[in-house]
Amino acid sequence: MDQHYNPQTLEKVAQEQWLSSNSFAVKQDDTREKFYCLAMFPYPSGQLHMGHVRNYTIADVIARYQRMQGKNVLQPMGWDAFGLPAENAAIKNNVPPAQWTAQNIDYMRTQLQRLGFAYDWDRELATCDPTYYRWEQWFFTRLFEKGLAYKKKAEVNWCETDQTVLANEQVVNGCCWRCDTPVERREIDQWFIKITDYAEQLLADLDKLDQWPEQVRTMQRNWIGRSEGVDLDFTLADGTTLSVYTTRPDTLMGVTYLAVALQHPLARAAAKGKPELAAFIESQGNIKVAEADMATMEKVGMATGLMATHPITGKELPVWAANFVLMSYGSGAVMSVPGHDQRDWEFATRYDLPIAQVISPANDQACDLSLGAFTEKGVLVNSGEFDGLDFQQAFSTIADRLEAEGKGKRSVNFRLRDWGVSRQRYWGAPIPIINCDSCGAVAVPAEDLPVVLPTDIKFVGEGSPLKQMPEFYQTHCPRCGKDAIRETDTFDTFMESSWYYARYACANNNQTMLDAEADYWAPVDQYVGGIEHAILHLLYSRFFHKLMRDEGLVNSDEPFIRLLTQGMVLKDGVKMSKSKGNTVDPQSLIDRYGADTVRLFSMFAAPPEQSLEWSDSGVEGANRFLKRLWKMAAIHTASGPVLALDIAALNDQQKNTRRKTHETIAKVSDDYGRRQTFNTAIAAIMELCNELGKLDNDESSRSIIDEALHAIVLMLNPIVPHVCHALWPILGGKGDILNAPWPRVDEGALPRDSIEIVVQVNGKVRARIEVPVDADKDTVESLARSQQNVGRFLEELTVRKVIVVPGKLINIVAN
Ligand code: ANZ
Ligand code: ZN
Repeated sequence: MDQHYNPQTLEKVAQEQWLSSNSFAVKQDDTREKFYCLAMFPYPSGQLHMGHVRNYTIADVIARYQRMQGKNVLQPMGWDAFGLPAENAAIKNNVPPAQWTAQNIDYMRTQLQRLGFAYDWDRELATCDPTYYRWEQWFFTRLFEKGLAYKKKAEVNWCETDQTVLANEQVVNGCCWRCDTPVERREIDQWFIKITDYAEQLLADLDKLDQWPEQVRTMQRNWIGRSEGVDLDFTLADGTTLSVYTTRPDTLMGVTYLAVALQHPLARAAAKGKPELAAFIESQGNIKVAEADMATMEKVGMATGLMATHPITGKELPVWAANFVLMSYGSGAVMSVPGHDQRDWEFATRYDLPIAQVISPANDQACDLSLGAFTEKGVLVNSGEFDGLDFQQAFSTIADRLEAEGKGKRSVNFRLRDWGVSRQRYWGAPIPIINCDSCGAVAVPAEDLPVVLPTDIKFVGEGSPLKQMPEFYQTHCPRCGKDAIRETDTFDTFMESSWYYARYACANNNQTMLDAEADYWAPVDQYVGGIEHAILHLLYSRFFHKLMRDEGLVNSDEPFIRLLTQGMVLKDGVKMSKSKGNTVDPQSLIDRYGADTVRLFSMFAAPPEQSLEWSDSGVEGANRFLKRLWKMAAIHTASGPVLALDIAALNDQQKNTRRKTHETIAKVSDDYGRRQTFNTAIAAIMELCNELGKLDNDESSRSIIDEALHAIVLMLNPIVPHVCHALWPILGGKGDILNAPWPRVDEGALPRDSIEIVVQVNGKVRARIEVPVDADKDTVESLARSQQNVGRFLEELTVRKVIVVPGKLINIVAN
């Protein structure tokens, strides 16, 4: 065996073998337990970055580990290939997006292969391929027919100069990124999918996802935003009613004004007779505020001049139009309780509206309404007949009363909005709809799918080239045959990434979207990806899975059983990113140290969920360890064959080392499987290597080293598969290590005759002693007190108490 670790050569040999024998191609096999391991697929931006490397290494380690558990493991890879960067690159470099994307995919595929990831390349897919998006189009037409996809007007950013829709990231300080024209909000027809129909299920099923990080479940819960409240009616002077949604009916007696959204019909109607209100609404209408910024923005409004009657007191209250009320939530109107809602308080303070206290703190919390609203729940005051009730009592009493009088109704609201899937861009899957003057929107019939996106295009001027291609959009109505216009909008790329995990299971089936094999592999047993996808991607995928279930395509409720969200890769404490100019190119590291070093470093430097701080010395350390492992194997095998292990003949040190081997196997198995802390697994293996170094080179030690080295190579195999591929046959391992079973713990090696425990005097460590494992308290105590150093600290003191923690420590309390 070569004394020198030569990663470039041995990695090439391993990778060529894996590729030529298609080592990671898998088939449905009902006799074996399946394991579907998936990492979020990359956008083919050009080359891999360290974040990808980390992401894909984690998933690969899990996949290879599960294979060694004897499971039928699927690990596929593909490309999230539609999206804006390809269009930008096309405009900048004058290459069609399809070509740019294909080149990037080709290069990045070689990079993934150079990292040795165990993918079933037969299932590779790219979402820009018509064989993929045709099924997405087909599925959309199914949703359309079921009424789950619909068209409505929605706002977009519009640049009048360029005559084009802008993505949010193309709006810079309210102006077009190109020509600096102030961006307008325009209402245009767009397609939506009714995710709100599934809000309850999406929320309830989060409880089943007990192998997801709690943080992600919480983020999803908040995004869905279910709340329980009351819809209640205020009567206007003309006898019509204004409905508001409140989650705090207990504050009803503290309402001092009402507020409606600027787009609310009531505000619009009032503006007709009130020019200054019309001007105000007009001036506010073009200011776009993200929902997230609503809480902090300046709250402005204007009185509409209308008055409404309080449903219980009969008092007259002014109705205002206010920018902090969202038209798209509840009924677009609120009952304002400035004493107990901070937004209402800020507004009331600004416009000098009355502020009343109707809730008093339950305990001695501070409550000073001149400083701000008191927003906690408490006991009702200044509320007449409701005084003294707590939140729950007040909620039900007041809700009952309003319901009885026909003035209100309990109701549940969700923050979640329907999913807008139209994009006015070129590089995406065409929405398979034809708009006919007579028939309206008609789905493209299944036999006419896919609607292929033309790839031989030029970007001239602004906007999507599709909108300038009559040969694309001029067509006939599938229903009546008249001339009609094809949709030129394309799907949001979240559409493609919402079901790709299922398509891998039958990526080559051109007859149907998903088949029986999809049912065999789904759901994904382990999903690995970035926390930045905690909300949208994961929510849309969960939604799609339920849609596919209801279409009879899969029979599970959730797509991803276990989720691991890996941390960021940092350099000097900040995120590694192109814009910060602090990236480390994985390719140069691979060229210099080999793939195994890069893999080992990324798994050793931090637990997967935490951020990983880049360190050159860490990379060198990883490389040194692999060199050392190689050398250990070289020295070991140089002395020829090893005798069979004779357990009875082992001395204490040998027994201890052997125990260490099996303790390490137990720990590493737990670290890989349950804890998913690969860094501590690596540390334990390194420790075991150190122990081996202490043994002599006699025959029985050599057989212990042999057993340990086999275990070490097997345990490291998921992380550094190339060097293990090379070492395995050298050590005499049978067959390809890919198919070798995970090492087993020999329970017989674990028991100890004696154990080391710590001796403390008054809580300070004064000695360590070896005691028989079954020693009783008295034996331990007398052994401890006989230690010279212990005796020294007990001199002239009286022992008051002796505490023994079996197997760990003894503490002698004395004074
Ligand atoms: C009176 C009240 C008093 C409220 C109080 C809160 C505290 P969640 O919990 O997120 O569902 N609201 C209702 N519709 C609104 C809209 N279209 N735009 C902005 N705010 C709206 O929020 C429900 C609360 O948000 C409702 O309860 C309402 O204010 C406000 F001490 O009603 B509340
Ligand atoms: Zn028609």
